[in-house]
Amino acid sequence: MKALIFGITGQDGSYLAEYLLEKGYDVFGVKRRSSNLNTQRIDHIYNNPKFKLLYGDVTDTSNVFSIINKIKPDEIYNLAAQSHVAVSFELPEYTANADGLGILRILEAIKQLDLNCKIYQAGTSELFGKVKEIPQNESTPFNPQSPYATAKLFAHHTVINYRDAYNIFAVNGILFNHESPRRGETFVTRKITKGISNIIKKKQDCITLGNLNTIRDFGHAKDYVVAMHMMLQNTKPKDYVIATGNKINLRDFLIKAFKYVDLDIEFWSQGINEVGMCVQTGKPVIRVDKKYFRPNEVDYLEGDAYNAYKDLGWLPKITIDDLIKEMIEHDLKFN
Ligand code: NAP
Ligand code: G4F
Repeated sequence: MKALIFGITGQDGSYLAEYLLEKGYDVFGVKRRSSNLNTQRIDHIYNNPKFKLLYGDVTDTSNVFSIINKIKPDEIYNLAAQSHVAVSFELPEYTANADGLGILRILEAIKQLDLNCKIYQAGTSELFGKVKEIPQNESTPFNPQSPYATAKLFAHHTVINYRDAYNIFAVNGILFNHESPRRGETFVTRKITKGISNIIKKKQDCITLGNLNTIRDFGHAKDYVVAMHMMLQNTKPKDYVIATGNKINLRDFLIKAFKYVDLDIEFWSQGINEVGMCVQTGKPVIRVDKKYFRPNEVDYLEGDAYNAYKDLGWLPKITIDDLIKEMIEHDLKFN
């Protein structure tokens, strides 16, 4: 079996590649050209004879077409995206091109080449935006709040359209936030675990964040890539919500994370003046800065993945406490 992964250098691409190699797949990963090496997450599998890297970009139609024509994969996983919600407000057009049109190019190639290939599209809980019901499942109406989410909405409906019109086995995974020690350092969980490690090592005094009132449903990326693969082994192509259902607000996440290094946090004041004080040292270790606020915020995400459990047998294995422990231990060791 041949799997082609767009977005191989990212958090999910690296875990998915490992998982598929363990299953005996030949894995082809597409990476963008960069001015410096950015293959840290996949260096450990680079010499595996069943793993190959190709240069590519989902914004380049002829490149997408020629890669798919050359490999003729059995499965494609489209994980390639400008995946940072805040950045999407700065780069709305690029985000629409990569995150929205990227999957259209892949589907068109499959259609024109008439290939028998299953396709996974990396959808997101950001589609629910300002949520219309709690918890969110596959029937919850979408209400996107960012250029990132509107681009992913286009991708979501494009997948359904190609599935219905051309009988292509293409599915959307509607994934809630998933993290790991390989999470990009500007996403909030990794910013926190790396910040804590820096505070312990006296390289940094304080972690500066934006909206602390936000609530997210967190899981571990390792569990979520299993769901991606399961969706392509399903008897029929269907979209699924993937979530743990374990929602937590950012202040409680911070309290848990600092507790792991034996520090207690108390929150003082409100709004832009809010600080997280370390009880043991009496010093502020968390501050708020306007620059990390977004023009629109998604305040509350809580997923219901019952259908993925019922149809696919998918259940997350890694708890939020174990996730935080793994991330902090990693950052303390390698930072
Ligand atoms: P990530 O770490 O940011 O990885 C994104 C990957 O896409 C990177 O390999 C990146 O390459 C690549 N990429 C970006 N633009 C590209 C382009 N134009 N052409 C080809 N490749 C491109 O994101 P992730 O956390 O692994 O997420 C994977 C996918 O799931 C993304 O589509 C994301 O939007 C979606 N998603 C993530 C979550 C989550 O909580 N992690 C939840 C729901 C959905 P570089 O390394 O060169 O930048
Ligand atoms: O870690 P975040 O940037 O993740 P966000 O926006 O939820 O998006 C992630 O999950 C989505 C799935 O729901 C994916 F589709 C997307 O690709 C990405 O992986 O922010 C989480 C929350 C937000 O409410 C944000 O406003 O944390 C809040 N936050 C507060 N201070 C911060 C910060 N976020 C970041 N990145 N940096 C801060 O300083």
